[in-house]
Amino acid sequence: MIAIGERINGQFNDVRRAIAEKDGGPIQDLARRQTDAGAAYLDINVGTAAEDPLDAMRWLVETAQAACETPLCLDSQKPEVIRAGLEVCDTSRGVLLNSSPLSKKSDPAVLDTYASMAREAGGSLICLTMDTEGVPQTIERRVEIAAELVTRAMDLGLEPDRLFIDPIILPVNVPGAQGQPGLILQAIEQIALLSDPPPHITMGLSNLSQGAAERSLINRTFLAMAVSHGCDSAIVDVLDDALVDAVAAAEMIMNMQIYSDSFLKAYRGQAGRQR
Ligand code: THG
Repeated sequence: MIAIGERINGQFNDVRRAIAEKDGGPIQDLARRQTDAGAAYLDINVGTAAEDPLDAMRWLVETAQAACETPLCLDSQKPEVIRAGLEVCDTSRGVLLNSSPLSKKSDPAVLDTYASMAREAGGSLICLTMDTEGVPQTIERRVEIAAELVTRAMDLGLEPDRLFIDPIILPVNVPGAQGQPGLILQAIEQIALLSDPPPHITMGLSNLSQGAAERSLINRTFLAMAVSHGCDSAIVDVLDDALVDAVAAAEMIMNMQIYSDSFLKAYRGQAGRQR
């Protein structure tokens, strides 16, 4: 599992406060703890409250990368915020850009912009199964968009091993949406067949349980199911030990990791090196 640590995100109060006060301590603590917990990348998202999002992105990147060797995942829907992060990012350790839709009404060439930034940085790119119509209602359309993403990314110089497709998981507690996670599992299975080698498949897992009870249980249960359908990455709370243990067990059960009585320890020992 290519685990992307979700915690350095301005959505969280401690991070929002650290950004506003330019207090590096909490950010560097999160960078180190997520690294120790096995994050392959650290997601860096300024959130919506930052006064100057470009400046906040530059500061977060410099602060986080000074605390550890872990590559960063620059997370913004605004290409100019990503570009600001790249100005100061040590891309020699690898970098992941997060995320581009296939197309957008306000910016039809958005994918080209993200793909060329990823290519120039020698990094990888997360793409969302979204187009000018937003998030599609049907699984068929999501898989169609994923197919277009794989083709377009290859045209733009990003091979499938540098492409992460995100089928977009939404909160399970929204009335009428409870059928979605099961359909996402079907989409994952189909997306994994789109190319050989397949693109990576990732998700913002915590979206699933937003506003719900038993968040950790819901997240780890779905992640184990997603692994069994071909999901090989996720933006997750790597500080949730039960979640990391569930991934280790799921990968072992699926014969992706060898069984030994110390399989949990073995998984943690190699975590973070799976980029
Ligand atoms: N796909 C991709 N990138 C993403 C997402 C995605 N990046 C952002 C997000 N979604 C993934 N990261 C998070 C981080 C936090 C939460 C959910 C997803 C979260 N936050 C608490 C909440 O809303 O309840 C915040 C409050 C708190 O605990 O302080 O759940 O889907 N490619």
